[in-house]
Amino acid sequence: QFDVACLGESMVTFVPSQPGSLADVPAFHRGIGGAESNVACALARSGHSARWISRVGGDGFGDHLIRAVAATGVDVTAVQRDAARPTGIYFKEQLADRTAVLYYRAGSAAAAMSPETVHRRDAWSGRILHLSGITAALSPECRALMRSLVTREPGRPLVSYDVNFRPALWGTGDDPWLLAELARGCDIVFVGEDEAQDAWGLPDAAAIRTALPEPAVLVVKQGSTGATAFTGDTATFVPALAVDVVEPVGAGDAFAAGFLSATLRGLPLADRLRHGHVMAAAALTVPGDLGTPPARAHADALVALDTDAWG
Ligand code: KDG
Repeated sequence: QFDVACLGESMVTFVPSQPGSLADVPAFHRGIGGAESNVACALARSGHSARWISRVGGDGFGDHLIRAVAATGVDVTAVQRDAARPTGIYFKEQLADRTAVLYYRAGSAAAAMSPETVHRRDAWSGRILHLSGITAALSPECRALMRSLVTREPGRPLVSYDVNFRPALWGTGDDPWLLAELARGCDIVFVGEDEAQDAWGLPDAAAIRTALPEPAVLVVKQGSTGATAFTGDTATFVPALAVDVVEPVGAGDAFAAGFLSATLRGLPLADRLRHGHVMAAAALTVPGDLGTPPARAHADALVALDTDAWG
């Protein structure tokens, strides 16, 4: 049994060689991205057994993704190939005030994941199954898959779910409350205060908990301020570490990985949040999606520091 099985689409990522409009960027650095494989890679690099479940094209990008994820120590034996569809790709664009993301993933191999193509034994092969709301936005088949995975059936592992509202993937007829509906069937839920505002019009952490009382653990990420974990009626807040942000994409995934790692180790809630912040800091300070997480002993030492940084 794996510690964590992470299911979702990954893409080859193109990081621009210079800031500014894509119209002027002469070259790109190839990387890999994908919220769920980012979580798997961060977990594997911090000493956990992690599996990535997905579907990629028969193309060279699919080869590259599988190799690059496997190189971090993640099990890729449950990744399927689809010769009839391409592997998704995406470009980052470093604008003056934010990083924009442009997807080329419609009709990708991963969009063909469904309750029929993804084997239940693979999805349930970890102590934790980690999912994200991105999958629900990829295709009707993927949406059906998400619904089939969050039902409460006996033998199901703990289900972790990052809401990951990506407005670019939601059509005008789609209702983002589906993301909340899915969250209600999960055990550990991560959501950003900003995305809860964008997707559901909920103003703050307390309102999010009121709307989502079901998950045993609900973690509301509050950007550079910190994060609040709700268990029952108890709220635990831990401030974020102050770092010089290079590029934020992937930081939420790193946070989830740190939190899940500490959960697997049975650490107290405040320490789970601190491990989330430590891992997020590693991702925030590099231009790609994946930072290099500190070694476990080092992360433990940072978490144990008696410092004002931890509030
Ligand atoms: O969380 C980071 C992800 O957003 C990025 O890796 C790309 O998976 C991705 C997506 O769908 O946005």
